[in-house]
Amino acid sequence: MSEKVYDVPSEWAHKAYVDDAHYQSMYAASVKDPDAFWGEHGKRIDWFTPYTKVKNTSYDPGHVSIKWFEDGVTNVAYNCVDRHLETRGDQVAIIWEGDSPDESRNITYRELSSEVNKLANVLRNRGVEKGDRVTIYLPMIPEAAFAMLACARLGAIHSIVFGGFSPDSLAGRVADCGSKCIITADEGLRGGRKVPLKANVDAAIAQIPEGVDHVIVVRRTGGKVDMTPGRDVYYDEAAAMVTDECPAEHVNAEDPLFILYTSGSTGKPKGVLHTTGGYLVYASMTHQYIFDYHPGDIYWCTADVGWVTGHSYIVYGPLANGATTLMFEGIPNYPTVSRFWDVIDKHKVSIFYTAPTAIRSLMQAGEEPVKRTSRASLRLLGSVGEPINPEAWEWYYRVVGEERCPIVDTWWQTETGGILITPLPGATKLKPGSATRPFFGVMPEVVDAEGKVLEGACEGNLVIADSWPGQMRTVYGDHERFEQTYFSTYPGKYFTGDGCRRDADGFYWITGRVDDVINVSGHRMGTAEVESALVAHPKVSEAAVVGFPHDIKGQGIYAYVTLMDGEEPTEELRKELVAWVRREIGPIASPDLIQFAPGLPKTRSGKIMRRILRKIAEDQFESLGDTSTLADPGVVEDLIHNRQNKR
Ligand code: 6R9
Repeated sequence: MSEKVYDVPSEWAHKAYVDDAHYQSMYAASVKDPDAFWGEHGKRIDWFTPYTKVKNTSYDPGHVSIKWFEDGVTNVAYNCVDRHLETRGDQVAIIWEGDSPDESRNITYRELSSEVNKLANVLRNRGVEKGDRVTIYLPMIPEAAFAMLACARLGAIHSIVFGGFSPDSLAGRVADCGSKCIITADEGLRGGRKVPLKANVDAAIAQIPEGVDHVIVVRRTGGKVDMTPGRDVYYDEAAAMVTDECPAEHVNAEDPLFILYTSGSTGKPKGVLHTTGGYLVYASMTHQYIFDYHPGDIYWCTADVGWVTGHSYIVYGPLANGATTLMFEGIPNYPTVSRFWDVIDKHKVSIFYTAPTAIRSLMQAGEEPVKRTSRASLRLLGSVGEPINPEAWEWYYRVVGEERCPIVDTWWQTETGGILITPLPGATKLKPGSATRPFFGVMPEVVDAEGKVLEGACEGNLVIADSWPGQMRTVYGDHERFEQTYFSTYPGKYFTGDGCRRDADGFYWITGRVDDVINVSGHRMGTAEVESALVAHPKVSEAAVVGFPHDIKGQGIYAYVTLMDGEEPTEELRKELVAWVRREIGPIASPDLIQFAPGLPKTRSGKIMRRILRKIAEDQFESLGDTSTLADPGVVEDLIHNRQNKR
């Protein structure tokens, strides 16, 4: 593990919202008296009826119940749009950058208001009311944000399904929440390739016995699609029939805002339910403090709105704060591997938030494609989605940020609604690979397998001892599963499913999902640690490590390694890598098997699917489980074909 430390630059300590002393005192206050702390910060959004109660939460087994600001009345769209009109109606709310570098569009808050109101009226005319579920299956076009806010305006509950999901997955998600209305596009466009969204919707609906009542189709490519009369309508045609005034529904703080399906380690995807007041307070506050967002910043989060990061940190957090948020339709390597950096220069992006997988893949292309761009506008970088290996962190810091931009490594989950563990750029020294310290109001604990709370420097499982406003409230339609999944392993605590180490400074290092922790000769080891070591080798671009049954050690280490472009997968290199890891971590970490893999199986959000790698490493080719979320199924066949020491 790298223990390099970067101190907070003094200009950051002065200019950011909080310096270290301020963090310490605010944090102490937030955990000592959550009612007082959140009672104050809850005022950062506008309420039609102010709350008189703040926190009312219980993690008691069998009675888990989470309520924040429960008697307050507000509206998320009002907070993200209407309340900005007077002061910043002509400010750009959304910069849209298309798949092709020739296409972009600026949308002011006033224009956003008009678009959201129109779409809300289109929905309302189709009978959508408070509490109804609406499925959104759109590419990264501004209409995705309009649709989210239009639902919020009506008090309807949106469920976004990532545009890369298959008709099967879409059907399951539509049926589970009983959506009667789907908003989609004719086709999506990514990396120059078309995605048949409307055709997928048709195929999905064909699998749902009760069907759906309405499909609203945004024209993106103009490609020809089948339209079912009476059910399907083009958005532009429907919008031409309505006004751009639609009253914002009065919504209780605990009324649902959205459902977002997420895969667990078992069973079908869970509908994670988030509600209104606490979620928005938490998303907006974390966005402001963690990204040190100030008026005038151009903020870009590269996630897709189909994932929670897109919900909280492309749309709701930034817009609640009146920010300018960039929405990108494309991919990092189209038309060239300089695309991210070109977009940063084109729109003068000052805050940039992306995922380690993107960083590693761009790192593979070398420094030149970065260095040929300016990036002078950048002042802060962020990372999210998986542990960032120190090697990628250093590259991001040195090459992309030119050692001038702090990196906020933000740990959180779909379930948490917003970031829980992260540096604050004016307050927290940085250690590459560590998500550092808890945000205000967050009470992390490290527990051992029996649930004993560990003190000081330690390693174990990460739990959160008490609620924060952005926490999920339930699994849609299955509260028992909610309790079972998150509150039964360590009764009375929220179990994150992640393993974690806390160092002597009280900094947290997320080691990965605990089902990814392997036990080699009685030594527990984070697969992330071995991966990090492998990736630190100059010839290695990406690595994934899993356990496999080993006669003597219990579990052995199986490493899948993707090499840098142009490197040859030789026996010699295999030995070199084993020796390298032994040297980096110690003999117990030496990989038993290394398989060179041209690609790793990933979800469409870029997460490596270790479950599949584990099965391949265990020779269980027949029981790979659900592979429907794979971005590229071909990768798996190749891995099986080239499985090391195939029996
Ligand atoms: C926001 C998001 C959640 C899981 C989480 C953890 C991993 C996310 C991380 C991180 C280490 C970080 N994770 N951020 N691990 N450092 N900064 O990604 O939500 O898709 O639900 O995934 O991702 O394992 O438990 P989600």
